[in-house]
Amino acid sequence: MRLFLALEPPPALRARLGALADLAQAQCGGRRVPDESLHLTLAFLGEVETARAETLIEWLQGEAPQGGEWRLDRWGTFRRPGIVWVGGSTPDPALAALQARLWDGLEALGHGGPPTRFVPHITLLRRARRLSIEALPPVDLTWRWRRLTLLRSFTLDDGPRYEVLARSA
Ligand code: 2AM
Repeated sequence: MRLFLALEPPPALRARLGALADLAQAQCGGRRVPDESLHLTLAFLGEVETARAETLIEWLQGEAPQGGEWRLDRWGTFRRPGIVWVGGSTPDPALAALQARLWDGLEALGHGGPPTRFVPHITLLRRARRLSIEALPPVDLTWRWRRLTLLRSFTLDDGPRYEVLARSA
């Protein structure tokens, strides 16, 4: 199964991000990520066997992140897959530390290693037709995060769907 570790926005922030996704779609076209799927990926694990997934679930349930605040204040794009996202204009040390700590744990469990570059982002649109984010209004949101979620990704005809497998303390 295809797994990843992420932070899930609380409901009020999810709704705000959904409204931004609507604005972005009106401007850029493409496929809007449904509100319930909005997330920040911290570690993408790819295909994981069932037995290893069970170990991951137990490990995650023993984790208790301290939490932090992430300031979301910029639009961004990943050109080739046509992704439009929101994220932070400056690197966030707490998120970077969380990501590094997670990968230490994941590597100890035998799961590869971190990507060479970690660009924290929340994908709002996929397959955008125009990456004209300069026309979008400014963003300034704060995300108070703490719990981590292990998610399973399925690919359906109209895009990915996610199932929650476990959460940290
Ligand atoms: P995206 O939002 O930029 O598309 C589930 O697929 C999550 O893992 C998504 O958030 C996706 O990022 C991310 N993801 C998918 N494939 C990935 C890969 N090969 N490397 C890193 N992250 C990936």
